[in-house]
Amino acid sequence: MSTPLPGFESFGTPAGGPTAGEPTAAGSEQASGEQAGSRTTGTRREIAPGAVHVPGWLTLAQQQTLVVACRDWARGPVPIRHTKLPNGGVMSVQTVCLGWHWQPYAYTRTADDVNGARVTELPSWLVELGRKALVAAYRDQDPAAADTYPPHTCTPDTYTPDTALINFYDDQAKMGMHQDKDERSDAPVVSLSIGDRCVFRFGNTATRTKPYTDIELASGDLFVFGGPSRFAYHGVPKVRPGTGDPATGLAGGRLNITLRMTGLKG
Ligand SMILES: O=C(O)CCC(=O)C(=O)O
Repeated sequence: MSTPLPGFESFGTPAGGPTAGEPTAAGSEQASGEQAGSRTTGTRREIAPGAVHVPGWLTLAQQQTLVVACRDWARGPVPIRHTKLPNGGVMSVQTVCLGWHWQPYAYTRTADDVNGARVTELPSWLVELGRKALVAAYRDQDPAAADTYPPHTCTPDTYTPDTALINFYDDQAKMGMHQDKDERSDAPVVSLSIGDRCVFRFGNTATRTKPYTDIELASGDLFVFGGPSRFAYHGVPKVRPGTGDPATGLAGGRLNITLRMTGLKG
């Protein structure tokens, strides 16, 4: 058996096994940076036009299911890995993909930078979860605007993500400011967080610097960015070690799952 990747140990080992339960209690948000705000489970907050944070959206049982599934996907056929960058660096997060394999800066069906294997299919239940996420972020807030906001591409009913990027953050991992722009679609990105809290920096579409808003993403949180915010720069400057609930099945670290429509065929 190969040596586990650094930081993978806590992701690869169940923390006592799943137990059914209620959504995790949400603590107070400790936003740093441009904007601080209160944190109430299930209460939607628009960070920028089309960018919506819904704290505590996933139930504990849903988080447990996702942790078990992610652990399985991380084993292969394409194992989770630190993505190599064209400049010779490696990303500090570890990533495994479903549907389409992402490497800088393209999507392919096979993981040619890892082992050449075809990636696992995106299960239909994750597509369904993505649709429910858009309903929570957009339709629940303004039913009248449901099918016009975000103003283009798709409604919650027609949202059909065909890839998921699953990132695992150990205590030191971070992600620099970047745009998700390798997709040929401007459909919203749905982001789900499990495990340790992190500082999530959400910026603007013009520059990777200020103005940006720092929010704290906790286990179970949903963040959706679409419409005018779809191509905003964003990143994760800091994970807060030891802040997750082991009842999710994750003993340490942070999982983030983003659902996207690539707009690709084949
Ligand atoms: O971990 C996160 O919350 C953000 C992940 C992200 O920006 C990405 O996968 O492109």
